[in-house]
Amino acid sequence: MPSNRTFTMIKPDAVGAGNTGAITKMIEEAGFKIIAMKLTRLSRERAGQFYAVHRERPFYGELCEYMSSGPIVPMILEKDNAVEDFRTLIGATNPQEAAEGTIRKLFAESISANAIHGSDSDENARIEGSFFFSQTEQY
Ligand code: IDP
Ligand code: MG
Repeated sequence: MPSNRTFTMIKPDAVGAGNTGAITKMIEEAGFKIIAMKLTRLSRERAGQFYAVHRERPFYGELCEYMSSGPIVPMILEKDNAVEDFRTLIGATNPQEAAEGTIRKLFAESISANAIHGSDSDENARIEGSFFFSQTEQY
């Protein structure tokens, strides 16, 4: 059964460009309820931990530098079929390939600075949510 929660974070390019409000509005209008949310910043080391699954990829160093370059807005979201529906809302990793009307199509600068993260499975949504928020089951 699909879980009804996912994890997202608005990335430094989108926060820096002043798009936090516009993106959050799109998320809520798409039917997601915000369960937890904060403005914070990752150190280079914490960014490396968050993206450890990608440590062998050629873009890992660039990704960690970028993700620690400015404030981010992590959130836990609730909706039926949350993980899959949220991936649809954000669009493809590369904004040039993202569908019209998706968050990445509208706000991403590049394949690296692509505005927003969305968990790719129920298990990762739980792990990633716990990376930023404690005792999430109480929310
Ligand atoms: P996703 O965010 O759409 O799930 P992943 O493949 O999990 O995409 O990659 C994680 C993040 O790493 C992407 O969101 C993007 O910021 C960055 N990234 C992915 N592929 C590339 C690339 O080819 N060059 C630079 N950065 C990349
Ligand atoms: Mg991913």
